[in-house]
Amino acid sequence: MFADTATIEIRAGKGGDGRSSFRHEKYRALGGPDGGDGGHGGDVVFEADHNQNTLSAYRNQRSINAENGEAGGDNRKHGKSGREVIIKVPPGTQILEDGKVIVDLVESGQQAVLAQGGRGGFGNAHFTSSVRQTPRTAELGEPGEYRTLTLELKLVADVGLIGLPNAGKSTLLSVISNARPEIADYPFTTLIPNLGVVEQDGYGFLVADIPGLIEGASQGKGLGDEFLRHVERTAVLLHLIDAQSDDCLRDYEVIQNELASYQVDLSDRPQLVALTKSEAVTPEQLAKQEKLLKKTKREVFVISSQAHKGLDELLRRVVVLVREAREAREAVEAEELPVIDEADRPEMWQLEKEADNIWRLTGKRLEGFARRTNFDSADGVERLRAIFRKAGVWRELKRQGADEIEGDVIIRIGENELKWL
Ligand SMILES: Nc1nc2c(ncn2[C@@H]2O[C@H](COP(=O)(O)OP(=O)(O)OP(=O)(O)O)[C@@H](O)[C@H]2O)c(=O)[nH]1
Ligand SMILES: [Mg+2]
Repeated sequence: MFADTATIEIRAGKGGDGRSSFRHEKYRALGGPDGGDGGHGGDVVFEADHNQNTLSAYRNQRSINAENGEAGGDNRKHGKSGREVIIKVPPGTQILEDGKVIVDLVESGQQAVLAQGGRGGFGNAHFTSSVRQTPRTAELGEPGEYRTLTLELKLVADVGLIGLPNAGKSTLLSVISNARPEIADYPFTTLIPNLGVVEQDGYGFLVADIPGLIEGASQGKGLGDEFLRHVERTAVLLHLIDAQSDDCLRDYEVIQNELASYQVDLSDRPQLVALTKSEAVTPEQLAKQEKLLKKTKREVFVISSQAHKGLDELLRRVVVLVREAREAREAVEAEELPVIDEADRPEMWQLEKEADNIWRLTGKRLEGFARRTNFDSADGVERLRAIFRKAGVWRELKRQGADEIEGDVIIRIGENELKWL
C-alpha cells in the first residue's frame, strides 16, 4: 500500500487574559472591580471529509494554529473566544504522535479535537469577596495545546507508471506532479515507488512511479513480484516505452507478459501506452515506432518529459480513465465488500477438484464468509461471489480449466455450495 504522509505542528489558541480594572464612579477614587474574563482559545479539530483525496495540502503547510481568545475588557466585558480550526483530511487518515496511532478518522464527518484551546483567565471582577473588595489580580489565559502530528493515508494510487528500467517513468512523474524522485541515466534508479499528486484541468489524482520491471519479474526477478504488488494497487496503468529502443514492440510485450503471469492477472487493467523521449529521435523513427506500437491495440501517446510535449493530451485521457475507475470502485465499495487482506491471498486458500464439475474451496477466512452468508438470499450469495472474485478464486478456477466445462460448475465451501457464474 502506498502511504501519503505529512507532518504538521498544531497549536490551539491561547486563552485571553483576564482583565484587571475598576469601575469609575463619581466621588470615589476606586470603584468595584469590573475586569472581564478572557475568551477561550480555539481548538484544533481534525475532520474526515470525503471531498479530500490526499494529504498534499498539508505537505507544505508545516503549522496550523487556531485563534487566540481575546482578553477581557472593562465593565465585565468577556473577551471573545478564539475560532477553532478544522483540518479536513481524507477518510482513512490515521493520525500519529511519536510513531503511535492516536486517532483513526475512518468515516466522512468524523471529528477529533487534537489540541485544546487554553482557558481564558478570569478577570478581577471574579475575585471579589467580603474581605477582598478590591482585588487587583486577574488571571492570565492558559496557553493552547501544542503537538507535532504525523498524518498518514494509505491509498490505492489511481495511476501506475510502468515500464522497463530507464524508460523515463520518474522523469515523467517529476514534470507532471509535485514529486521530486531521483532520476538517473541507469536502470533501477527507483527502488521504492514514488508517489505524486497530479492535477489536470482541476481534477486531482495520484500517480505512482513504480520501479522498472524486467523479464521474469512475475517470478520475482529483480524484486519484480514486489513491484508488481504495487502495480496491483493501481487502477490505471500508464506504460512507458523509450522511443530510442531498438524494438519498442518487444519492450511492450516483455512487460505485458509479466503483467499477465503475475498471480493476479494485471494485463487487462486499463492501460495506455506512451512513447517517451520523443524529442531524442528523428521524426521518421518516431513515426515508425508509433506505428509498431499501434499493433498492441492500445491507445498510443507520444510524449517528451524533457520538451514538455504531448503531456496535456495524455493526461486528459488519463483523467477519463481515472474517473471511470473511481466510479467503478465506488460502486464496489457501496456493496460494502469486506477487505480481503493478506490472509486471503491465493496461497491462503485452496481449490481442489472433487469431481468433473465440482471444486472444493477451503481456507479459514473464506469459509468464515460463507458461514455468515444466507444462501437463501440471492443478494447474500451474490455478495459471496464478489468476495470470491476479489480474492482471486475465479481466476484460479479458470486456470484449472473450469471455463471449458459445459454446464454448471459447482463450488463447495463448508456445508454449502454455489454455482460459478
Ligand atoms: N532526452 C530525454 N531523456 C529523458 C526523457 N525522460 C527521461 N529521460 C532520461 O532517461 C533516463 C532515465 O530516466 P528515469 O526517469 O530515471 O527512468 P526510470 O524509468 O524512472 O528508470 P528506473 O527508475 O531505473 O526504472 C534519464 O537519464 C533521464 O534524463 C525525455 O523526455 N527526453
Ligand atoms: Mg525511476
